[in-house]
Amino acid sequence: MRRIGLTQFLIEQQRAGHVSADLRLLIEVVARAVKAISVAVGKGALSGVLGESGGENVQGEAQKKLDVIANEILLEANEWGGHLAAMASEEMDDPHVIPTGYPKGGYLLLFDPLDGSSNIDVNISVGTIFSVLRCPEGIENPTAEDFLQAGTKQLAAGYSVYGPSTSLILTVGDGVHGFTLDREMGSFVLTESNMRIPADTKEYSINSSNRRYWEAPVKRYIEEVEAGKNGPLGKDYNMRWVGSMVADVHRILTRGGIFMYPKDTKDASKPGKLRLMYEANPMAMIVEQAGGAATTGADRILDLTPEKLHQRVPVILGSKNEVDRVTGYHKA
Ligand code: P6P
Repeated sequence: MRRIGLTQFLIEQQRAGHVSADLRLLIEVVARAVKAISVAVGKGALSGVLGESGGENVQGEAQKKLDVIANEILLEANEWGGHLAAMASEEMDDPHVIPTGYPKGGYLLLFDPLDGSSNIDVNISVGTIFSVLRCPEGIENPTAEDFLQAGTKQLAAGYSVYGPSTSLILTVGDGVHGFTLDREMGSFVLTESNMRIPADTKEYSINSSNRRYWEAPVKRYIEEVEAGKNGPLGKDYNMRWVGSMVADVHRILTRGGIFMYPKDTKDASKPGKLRLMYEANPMAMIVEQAGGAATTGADRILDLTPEKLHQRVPVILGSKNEVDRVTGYHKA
């Protein structure tokens, strides 16, 4: 059967009324930027861009050279097209407003340009995560406050994985669809339609070195999981932790699982590690569109009212029955 490309997929989504012409252009432009980032990441040590840039991001984390390069690629690819009013990134303190001289559009684009970049220097998969919101009516020069919209307001969300192959996973609110980069053609090909997360799983994903900092419901769940078939859950589990959210989420989207970066007491100023606006919200939209669930332990992630552009939240997402169990323990 002939596979279709991203362009044909998006035109069909536009015909079905799921995307506007400008949103279609936005996604095509992001996909082109993802291809350029894939090339940069793929060069590895040959390109002299491994290692740290010497700078720090707004989170106070050391920036990798490729963090900065990926961010620049996304900014340059998107600022001239006339589809965006502004962009926000994990790597920038403040939003990037579209420069004068370029037309502005009705969308806001948020991204983590290179998620998992601590894995770059050891050749482990990393990726880009993005989220699309509508710019509030009548706002010419959006500020950070204009980005502070609940995850349910997202019009599209996606991520890429720069792994053995380059995957692009996308939802525009009509299911989750996976594309694979055909490097010879230089284009994304639809390889998984309507991806669904199995409701049950035997695979969990958490950084267990934080065990002493977890709250009781998480400690209870992990102890039960580790007890295996002789414990209350009556089955043995397997554990995976890549250290790149995109890689762990992609595995879960493909074969089920539960991913947890829960609230911990390690740093009182950080209720969780992952960022709401450009990590948790896009991933939560994708997971829910694929039949999974995504909560903080207490609340549905997509319902949260953002307070700060770079705020962090606890994240528990994946196979619905497993996430419901953990959320239930938080309410017990
Ligand atoms: P830890 C990468 O830095 C990241 O933001 C996610 O991609 C990943 O899941 C998590 O942090 C890994 O955190 O504490 O295990 O290094």
